[in-house]
Amino acid sequence: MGRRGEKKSRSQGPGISASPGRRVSASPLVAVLMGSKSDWETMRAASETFKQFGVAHEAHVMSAHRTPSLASDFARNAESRGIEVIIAAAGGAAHLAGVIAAHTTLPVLGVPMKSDALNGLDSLLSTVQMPAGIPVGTLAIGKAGATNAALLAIAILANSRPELKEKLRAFRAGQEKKIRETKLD
Ligand code: RP5
Repeated sequence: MGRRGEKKSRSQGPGISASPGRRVSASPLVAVLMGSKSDWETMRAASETFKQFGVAHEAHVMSAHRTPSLASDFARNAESRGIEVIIAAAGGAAHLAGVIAAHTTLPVLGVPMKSDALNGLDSLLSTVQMPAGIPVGTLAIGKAGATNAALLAIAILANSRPELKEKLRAFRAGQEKKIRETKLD
């Protein structure tokens, strides 16, 4: 058995486990949580990014309000299951990331969902305005936030995984090349 994230880990609750291609680890290193299935359309972007990097992850629906015990139990058990970073997405009175962060010392990245009533401003403020002592690293509203939460999680994992750091550098170089080569009509 190698580093902590590579040990066998049981999946908890309903959800997906995905990591095709050249895997960085066999068992999930990141948990992507969302308050409702309606968030999945947006959070799929995080999952796609992890697949691109071969990072094993899992995704689950749980809510700070509708399933409070599931959320707190998940957060309490995540580290012992080999999870190293948690991404939590929610919309409206978006307390999921804060509640998860209250129950674990793992890094928690929050993604505010675009809401019908206030276009995600409510989600953003609910996620970002944590009182001092319990941090949530909050990303942008919506799909950009979902993608960047995955990239930030990958950067955290890459600190102890040179092969992942290399993939991150290659990704940035590819992105830069594409922009430099952009031709306008
Ligand atoms: C939040 O309420 C969810 O994260 C979602 O963004 C929002 C609406 O949920 P649904 O009513 O679509 O289930 O808890």
